[in-house]
Amino acid sequence: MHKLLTTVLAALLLAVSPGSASAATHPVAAPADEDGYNLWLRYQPLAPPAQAKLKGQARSIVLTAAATPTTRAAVAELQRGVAGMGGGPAPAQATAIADGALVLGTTASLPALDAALKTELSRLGSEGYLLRATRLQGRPVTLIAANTDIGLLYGAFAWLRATAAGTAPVAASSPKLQLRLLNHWDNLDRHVERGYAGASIWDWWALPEITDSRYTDYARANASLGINGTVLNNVNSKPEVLTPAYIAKAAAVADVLRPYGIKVFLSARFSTPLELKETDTADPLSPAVQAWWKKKADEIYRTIPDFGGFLVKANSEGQPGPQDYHRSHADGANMLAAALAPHHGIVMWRAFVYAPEAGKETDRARQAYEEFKPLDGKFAANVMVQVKNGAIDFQPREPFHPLFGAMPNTPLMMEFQITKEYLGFSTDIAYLGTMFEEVLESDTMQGAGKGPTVAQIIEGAHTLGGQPAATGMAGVANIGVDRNWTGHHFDQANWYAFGRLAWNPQASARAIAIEWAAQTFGNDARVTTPVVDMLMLSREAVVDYMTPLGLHHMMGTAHHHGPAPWVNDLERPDWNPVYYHRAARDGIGFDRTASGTNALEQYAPALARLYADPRTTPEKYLLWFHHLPWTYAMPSGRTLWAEIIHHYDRGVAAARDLQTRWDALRGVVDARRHAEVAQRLRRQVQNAQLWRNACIAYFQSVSGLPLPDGVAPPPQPLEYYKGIHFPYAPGRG
Ligand code: BDP
Repeated sequence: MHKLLTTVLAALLLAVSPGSASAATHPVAAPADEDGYNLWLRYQPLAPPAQAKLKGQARSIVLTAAATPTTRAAVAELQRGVAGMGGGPAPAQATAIADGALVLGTTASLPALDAALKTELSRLGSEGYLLRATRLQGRPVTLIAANTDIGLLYGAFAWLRATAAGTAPVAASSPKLQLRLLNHWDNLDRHVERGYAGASIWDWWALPEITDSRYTDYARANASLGINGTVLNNVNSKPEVLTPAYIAKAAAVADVLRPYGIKVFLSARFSTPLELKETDTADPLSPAVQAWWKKKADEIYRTIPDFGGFLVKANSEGQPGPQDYHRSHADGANMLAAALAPHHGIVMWRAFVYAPEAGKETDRARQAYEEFKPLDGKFAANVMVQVKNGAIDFQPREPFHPLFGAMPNTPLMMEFQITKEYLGFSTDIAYLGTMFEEVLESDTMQGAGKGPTVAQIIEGAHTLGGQPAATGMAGVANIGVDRNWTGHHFDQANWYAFGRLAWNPQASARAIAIEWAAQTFGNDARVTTPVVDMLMLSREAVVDYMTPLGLHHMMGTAHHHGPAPWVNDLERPDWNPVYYHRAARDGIGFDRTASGTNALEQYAPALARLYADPRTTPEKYLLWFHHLPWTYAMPSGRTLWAEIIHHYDRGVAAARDLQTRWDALRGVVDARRHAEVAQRLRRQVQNAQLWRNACIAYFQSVSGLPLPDGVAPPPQPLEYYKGIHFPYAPGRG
């Protein structure tokens, strides 16, 4: 009690003493502190004119469709949003349509809908919606219409988003991809592989009896973006997840997520029946194994009737798979697919594989293509091949994966990594919207003329004659139990951008950033403009200070934090950074042209021709495809050596720039979030400097060249940087 009193008094004194530190850093007008838990669904009071408009549009809420868990969630969300943003009570739910009502209805429940709207609706499929200011029964209303309950929920979120962001509501929208999934790399003990936001939100121990209210908020956040599935457990999976106890736990999560249109999937370990000692092999052609999986699928669907299916990492990084029995990926995937098919489940079979034999000297960038391209057309109808965005491994920048466009008879799903394993964990700001966009808008040059782009490939327009059984995008989640979900407030933008791009892979990263910033920090240009500018420059900054000009895979061993370009002693050649940058006295870069590994031949001929010549290779991919002398003349007029250094310096300058821009927002953004981001930006600058100094020191030791005039030498000798270790870095695999 005494302690509390002293604290209160101290706070009062600080608040009234003019010129005190507190008064200087927390001006009276600063918005109230926020902890980030509400994500982009904050529903804070709008400015008075916007509030007046909102109230006029939502005097009451009328649900003409049947009350179901999903439509009830839509109404509840609208009430919550209108109350919050309107700064008043929630609008009541009414049965009669009155002036200014917000009406939710399906074609069936809105018999009076005019013919034009009906036709428009009929084109929106089972998840689309339309938003319209119109008249119903002669009354002016705001209409949210869809063909299904989930369409109504998506429409409600879209209307709330437009209201919060101050943008015109989209007239109509439907998703371009069918499966929009998060992949949690969460272990059953709640450790999140490559997770930087605390433990897993799935409390497997407490489930199924105990479900956290966070699961509902997780569902709301995902549904607001249109995410419609989630793989609950790590791709490095354990057999136990398919035992009855864990199926029951997954079912409890599925029950919470179902009203929000989110299906549960599980990562399946290929050797599960063998490891559970229920078969004596895991050979996919063994009748006993096939029967086991069929029985297992039946058992799962009895408990989770809308179970989505399995995600499988097989014969990759030590995971078991069909090749252990000299069977192909298609044999393995099709066996699981047969078990799921009667229940309409699917198999997402990952293409992230590289030669199992340690020491096999071949370009890792070639391997997925080599293994999968020959299998094109051999997968069952309910199999999708899930391909990482690039051919190595979620690096800060990679050219698009050559499999996109190379398997026209197989539905390919995109796999992005939202968690920033290689882009500064959750301490550095790196907006991935621009990275995802760069990949999606890449021209595969498969067509005679331009296109198709990667986005068009995954949308299925060029697959199976334009009739793929399924289309999809997966993102490795960056979510944990941290109060703000993602560790860094700005990392929420990456979850957000992933969801929006999964709905529409051709959407603009900048437009998404604007939407996110307005919802997350308030629709005030004093905040949104600088925040959007920060987002838009951030990923390029990270590329510059980590792996510029097409360099890649230079991070510390195992935990993948910080620079370690010197590492050359790991068991497999392709685990070593030196394998990838190939820096030597004569130059730097990986020759993937015909004179090298010719990984380039895996791309369409037009693109391969373009990239065969360093002069016509985009500078951002230069050292990905070419090994060039340090003295190579860059278009800027600098030598390659000077250009590399220029990028490192530019990256550090950009990290400082992020800091300056954020500092200017003190007092405009609430103090708590401002301080939390400011602390991380200080770390980001240090991280940028570390990368810059360590890489320059190392490359100089190899090139033997002097630093260009005016370049600051790394403050420490190379040995110092080599001696830095991060034994307890989070998120280990
Ligand atoms: C790598 C991660 C590892 C994952 C692997 C994968 O370091 O933890 O298991 O990807 O995607 O980037 O399977």
